[in-house]
Amino acid sequence: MSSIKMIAPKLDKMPWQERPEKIVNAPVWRYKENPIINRNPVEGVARIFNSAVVPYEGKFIGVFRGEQTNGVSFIYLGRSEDGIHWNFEKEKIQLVDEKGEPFMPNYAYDPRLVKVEDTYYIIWCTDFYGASIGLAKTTDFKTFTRLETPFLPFNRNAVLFPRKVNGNFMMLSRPSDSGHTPFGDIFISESPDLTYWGKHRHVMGRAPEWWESLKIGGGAAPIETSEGWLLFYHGVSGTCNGYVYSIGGAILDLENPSKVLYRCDSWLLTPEEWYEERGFVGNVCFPCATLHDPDTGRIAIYYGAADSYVGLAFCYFDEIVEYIKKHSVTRYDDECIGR
Ligand code: BMA
Repeated sequence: MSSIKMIAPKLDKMPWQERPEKIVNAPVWRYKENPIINRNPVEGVARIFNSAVVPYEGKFIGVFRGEQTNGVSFIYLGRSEDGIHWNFEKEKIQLVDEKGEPFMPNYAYDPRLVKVEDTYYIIWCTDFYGASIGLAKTTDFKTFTRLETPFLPFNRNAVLFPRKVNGNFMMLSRPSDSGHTPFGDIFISESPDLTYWGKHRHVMGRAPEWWESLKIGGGAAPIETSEGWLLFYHGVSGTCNGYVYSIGGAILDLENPSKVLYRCDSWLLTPEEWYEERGFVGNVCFPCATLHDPDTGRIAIYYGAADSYVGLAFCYFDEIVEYIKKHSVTRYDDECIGR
């Protein structure tokens, strides 16, 4: 038994499949029945991908990126008994402001769903005179109250930490440009109240390693461990045939998460299967959430595949932490506080 501890609520029932006999490279393996969500899952929605789930009332609930048949993405609610088979609501999630008046964006994509204390927060990429970050909260998955837009445009890929650090909410994000952004580093910002954000710090940048040399972005909400915050993120390589999105891993300092303690020099998962290589946008593995259990050390990673499907991959947290540490390369930009 490893001495590394995961600090998270127990999760007795979660999707899991034991490791196949032979795996090469990182100790991460795909669910054999991937993809778990296929095309045309809901009337009017052509594809669901890049989506986030949490345990809820002994079952699972999620916020899903659905690309409608008009090509515009929005976020939809889904429920599942087992975290694998999902039922989606036909209507988009209806967002209201703090007075209960409709406060709908024109589009919404790449949602994350994170529980902090007793509230569930949705964070997504939205329109705010250009792409920026949307933030909403719910406690019952019936009323979704949209809060102040946390960041100025242009920004994408924001993810909240599952607890306050030093009394503040912490959000990773990736400032960007108005297009398909051929650059991008991960930053962190903090807020006492989810309205005012500041103390911005640089967390980590693109690396010389080619798989993540173009841009990187936050992925699943970080998992607290005794070694630091375990972060699954995406790293992008710019090839002559387009971008390739892989899943990377890093460990951030617990009390000062702008400091990267370890950063794996190689990807943990890269497009290899048909549903990752082929789709609306091929060669994309885009992590948005994990389910994890401290007792068994199991982690299930939910990732968007080829902007067309949702895939599941599994690992044991102590093995992945060891792997990241063993293959870690950090540089001054990672290690410093990022002021
Ligand atoms: C990024 C985001 C993701 C998408 C990826 C690949 O810019 O828009 O939603 O998965 O591109 O197309």
